[in-house]
Amino acid sequence: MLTTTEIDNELTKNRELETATFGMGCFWGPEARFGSLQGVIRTRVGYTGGTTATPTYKTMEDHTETVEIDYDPTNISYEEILLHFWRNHYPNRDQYRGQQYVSSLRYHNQQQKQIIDLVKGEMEKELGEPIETEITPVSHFTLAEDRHQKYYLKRYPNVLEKLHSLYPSEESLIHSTFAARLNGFVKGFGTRDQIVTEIIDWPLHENARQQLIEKFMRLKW
Ligand code: MHO
Repeated sequence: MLTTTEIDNELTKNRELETATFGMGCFWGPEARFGSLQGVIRTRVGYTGGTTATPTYKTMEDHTETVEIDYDPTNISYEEILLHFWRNHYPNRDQYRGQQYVSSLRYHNQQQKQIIDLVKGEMEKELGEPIETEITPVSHFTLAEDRHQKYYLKRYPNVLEKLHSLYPSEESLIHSTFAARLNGFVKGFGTRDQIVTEIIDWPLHENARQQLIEKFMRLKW
């Protein structure tokens, strides 16, 4: 039987992943959007930036809804991620209902900060106005509740049941590249063909690859 280990561990083996952390309004949509991008290996949602120690959806206080992705910089650059980020939401404060939804970038190192400064300048020209995205070093990322993780995929309980043998725990679902792609697919990002083409390139054993493609093609949405 196909197992999570065969897929998701193979996909991360010998790869140096980097992390990007950002907020662009309600975190459900951007998790799906970024989950559909090749080079993005894992996605999760949570809360950052506030002053309270244990934010939850109901007690978010001054924290912001945040998406975090682990990506392979040899497949997708931080610059490309920033282009997807700024081109897919309006980053100025008057559009937001408070700190919960504010446009934010939490950088992990000085290299990311430098790329932010460069791309921000280009994007301001494209937008024709100054960008008010909150730009701060990442401090703590608090993982959001299970029901917010891969929210759109969770709208399909029948599919989740079919995936259960592959992803028996919430943690394994959060770590899964395949589940990130499915979450994007059901929200309208990417096509069946793109996902199959990508799986054909994944460094899986032939047997695991065939099983995964068959499983995917049998899913009813
Ligand atoms: N759909 C909700 C946002 C949920 S999101 C996790 C709303 O627009 O109020 O904040």
